[in-house]
Amino acid sequence: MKLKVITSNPGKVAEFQRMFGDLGIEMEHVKVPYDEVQTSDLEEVVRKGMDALRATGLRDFIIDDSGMFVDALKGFPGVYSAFVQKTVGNDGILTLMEGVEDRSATFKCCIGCDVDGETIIVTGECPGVILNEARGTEGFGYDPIFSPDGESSFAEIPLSEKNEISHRGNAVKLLRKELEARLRPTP
Ligand code: ITT
Repeated sequence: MKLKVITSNPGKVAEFQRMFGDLGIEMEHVKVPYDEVQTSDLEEVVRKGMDALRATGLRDFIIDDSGMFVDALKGFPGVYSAFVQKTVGNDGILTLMEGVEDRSATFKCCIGCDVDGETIIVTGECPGVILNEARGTEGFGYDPIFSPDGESSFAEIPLSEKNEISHRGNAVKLLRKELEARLRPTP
């Protein structure tokens, strides 16, 4: 099976390929721009995105909408995570969090998968904290300032370790179950 990963972010494709390679599913990076609706709900963004892509005739694809939700900022940047990352970046979040005691945050990832016109939607989460400074060079996006355990940032641990506990890793575990059931030959 081959699935097109519709994203502008090569970091996501690498994570998906690593997490699905053993199932014999090949991931192909495809960049197709589509409008992400403005809503506070990741799943709604994904559902609407899938509808828009299917309307162009596309089949057998994955889209993923993720965000980092910081408790002390009432869930910001959340669904605005991509915009915030592109504009003020990690330094902007660190500035907003200066002197803030409650540093808890949650990464969320909603994956939508089209398999021959059928819809699968799963959501994974990863709780953690916003560090006081950016650390590490692995990964992408908010990885240098997010720590799942309060010690190492996601950018300081190998991708294989991040995948075991990350929001995307947890969403993928759910998606794997769904895809495995479909790949299993019917008796
Ligand atoms: P596409 O929408 O084109 O797939 P994107 O990078 O904009 O790519 P999202 O909207 O899903 O992806 O992500 C929102 C933001 O959250 C974006 O700035 C990402 O860099 C960041 N992000 C998502 N997953 C992340 C992860 O595992 N580690 C660090 N940052 C992440």
